[in-house]
Amino acid sequence: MLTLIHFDFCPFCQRVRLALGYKGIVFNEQPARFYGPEYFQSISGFGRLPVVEYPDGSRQGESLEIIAELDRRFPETPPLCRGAISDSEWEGVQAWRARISDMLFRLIAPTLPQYASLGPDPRAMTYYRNRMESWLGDTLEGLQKRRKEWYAGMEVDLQDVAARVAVHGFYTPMFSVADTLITGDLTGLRLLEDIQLPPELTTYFARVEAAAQTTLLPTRG
Ligand SMILES: N[C@@H](CCC(=O)N[C@@H](CS)C(=O)NCC(=O)O)C(=O)O
Repeated sequence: MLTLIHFDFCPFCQRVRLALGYKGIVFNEQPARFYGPEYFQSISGFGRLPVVEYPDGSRQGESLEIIAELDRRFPETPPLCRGAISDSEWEGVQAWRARISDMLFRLIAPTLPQYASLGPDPRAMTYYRNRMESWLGDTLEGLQKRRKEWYAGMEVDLQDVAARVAVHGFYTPMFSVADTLITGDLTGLRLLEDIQLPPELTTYFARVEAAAQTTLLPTRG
């Protein structure tokens, strides 16, 4: 059986969880902790997650490459790349994602400790804080305080996607790799305090999760 080595809070890992769920591929989960590069190497052979181990024992990293490979290895399952989205639509999604990238990570970094593998684990939080604060140039608390500013910087792009999924149901009329990327990457925004996402997006996230038979939000105790 295929094994997914992943973090519960990680947008890139969530993309792959959605892809596997939508394709109906049964898989083992190997949840990981955010303990740093040596630990990541020791559990997966890679410096970043997600990593998938295929039934033949080979391993692969990089979420979007994994999703393309799932199409190749499981041709009997519904496609996520070729056949589900055109090249120009996919380029459009990637350009959209590149536009929002800076604001997106500033917004979601303070929310991800709401996941069970991160916030309650002091060792994971120490690595996470250092990693995020050196990358994003502010403390998690500072980022959290300025969330309305970051959100304003990406609101138009969010509204564009909200309008599009309201028309098509998914990013295109059928579920595709675009929906795994958009939903995985934006899920942290669903955890923001005092920020109301466009209602079409909230409905869309529920539609994507239902199609993939999974939920991405943290489980609350
Ligand atoms: N481009 C990679 C990015 C994966 C990635 O950055 N994963 C993060 C977790 S969200 C990670 O493993 N980070 C390790 C680190 O920052 O040390 C993909 O799409 O899979």
